[in-house]
Amino acid sequence: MYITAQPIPHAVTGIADAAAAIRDMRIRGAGRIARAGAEAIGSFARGYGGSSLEEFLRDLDGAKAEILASRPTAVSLWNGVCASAAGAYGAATLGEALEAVASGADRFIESSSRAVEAISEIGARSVSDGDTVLTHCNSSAAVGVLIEAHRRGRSFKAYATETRPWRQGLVTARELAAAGVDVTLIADSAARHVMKRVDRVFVGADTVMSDGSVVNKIGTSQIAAAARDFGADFAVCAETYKFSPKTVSGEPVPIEERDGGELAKAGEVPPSVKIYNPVFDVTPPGDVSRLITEEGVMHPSAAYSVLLRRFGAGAAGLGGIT
Ligand code: RI2
Repeated sequence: MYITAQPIPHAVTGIADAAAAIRDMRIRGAGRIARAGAEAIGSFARGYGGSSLEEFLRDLDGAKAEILASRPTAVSLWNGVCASAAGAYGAATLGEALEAVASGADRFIESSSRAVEAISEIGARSVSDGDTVLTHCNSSAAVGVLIEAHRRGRSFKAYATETRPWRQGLVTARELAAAGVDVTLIADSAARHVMKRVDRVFVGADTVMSDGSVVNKIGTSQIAAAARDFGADFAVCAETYKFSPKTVSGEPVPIEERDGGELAKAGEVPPSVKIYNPVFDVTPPGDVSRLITEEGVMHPSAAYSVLLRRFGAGAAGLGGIT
């Protein structure tokens, strides 16, 4: 089984350190940052030194806000942090609140890791002998599908896109090669060129919107369009904690823009050149063949019912994952 839950580096202690590690992408991947956020909130409760419930709830809100400010796009971070903290708000005593948060964080971390493993098993069934597949960026869910398919003896070839500017595709290439998968690294701009040979695309997700749109690493939407044009199946491997309750009430998903220095080093272009560096984009549901979740394979239009079931009628973003 592909090991997915990577604990946050032990050098990271406390809320500020965890927020910095997520912001700087020393911890990256929508699932991993959600587990890192949950672990930080759980540790915050375990190490809390205050003396009153009111003080703890106020400090907890501050801790959540600091973690959530680290990266705006992956709703997994918001769902993980809110699910971890949710039990504090109904507690009668400080002790009850501290225990609720510590256990809530542990539950989220465990259930989110199991979700990635379930997706690996479910998704692996759709890989056939002789397939050529393509993946973009580095998604533990999508990579897990491919590694599990290989472990089950499927014979297939994989393309991994470099994924500028952070080049997460090299992580994917290393992970697939280490597992024994036949993998070829390509430039992002070669994705459409190879798509005529591709049978299936597997990507991850940072956020799934209530209309089935998928927010993922920049470049995903053009790969999905190429897959549509060439008749390749386009599967999004997304745990349900990446489904955004806030989009039910119409809240837009913020697309993170990162420093231009990730695209061009100082001096490579004159100061008059502006640099625009959005690191996510939105793939419309019409370009998504299926969502592969821990609850099974579904059409993107099922996203709304998943959200209502997971978050209830108040799916306007008022509650975390149960
Ligand atoms: P898993 C990553 O974002 C990529 O967009 C990837 O597809 C997505 O998170 C999901 O990753 P970044 O953190 O949760 O590299 O499947 O900016 O690992």
